[in-house]
Amino acid sequence: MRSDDMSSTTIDLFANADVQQPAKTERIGEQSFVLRGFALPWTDRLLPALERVLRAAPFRQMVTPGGFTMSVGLSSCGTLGWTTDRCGYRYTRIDPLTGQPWPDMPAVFLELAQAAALEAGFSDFMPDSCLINHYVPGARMSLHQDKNERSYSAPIVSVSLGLPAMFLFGGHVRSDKSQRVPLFHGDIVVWGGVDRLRYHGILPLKDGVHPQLGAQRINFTFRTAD
Ligand code: MD6
Ligand code: FE
Repeated sequence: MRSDDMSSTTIDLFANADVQQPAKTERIGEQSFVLRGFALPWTDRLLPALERVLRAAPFRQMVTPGGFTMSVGLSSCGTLGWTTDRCGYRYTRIDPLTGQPWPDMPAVFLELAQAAALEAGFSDFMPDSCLINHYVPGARMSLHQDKNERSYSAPIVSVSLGLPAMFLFGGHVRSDKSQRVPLFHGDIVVWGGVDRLRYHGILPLKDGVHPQLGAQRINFTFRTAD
């Protein structure tokens, strides 16, 4: 409602119902935030850029050092890409599938990651890596810490697209009790500082069909790896 409407005797309760609401921030830890719907205004630019990245570096299922094939499909863009095989977890400059450098990080990815980091209180975020996770119903990510980066001073920015997922946000010890945080299309999780090494994971994805993305969830995690 505009301020010059205040004298109006009828109030239009639904005036803003179809308008993009400002992102709502939920605090889930001392330096951890969920920015609800923050990525929604960016999806028109994000999805075509994602398609270009995936044409150059398609999703593939990687093997953990323990010999398990991950249920989540992975790709990356940026200078460094996260990979795993029987030899261990690490960042590489070359995509092992194609033998080529990982695709450049699209400008819209970087802009969104920096805007989200700033919104959560982390200025000057300079990610050099964006890991792209692909979930189909049943796929899951077991509890882990993100600790393959050279420094933990930068936050991690995580963008959820497509089907909803239940995010587990634990403590600094694997056995610490986890909070359950539902993540929806367009939500962004940002965490860093004292929370940077907290355990986290994703419960098996439930069946469903997302209106824009179909029967899948895609997650970007932006990191400063080097
Ligand atoms: C996912 N996310 O949301 C998995 N890691 O599909 C992560 O593993 C993750 O969301 C570090 C920081 C944020 C994350
Ligand atoms: Fe992670």
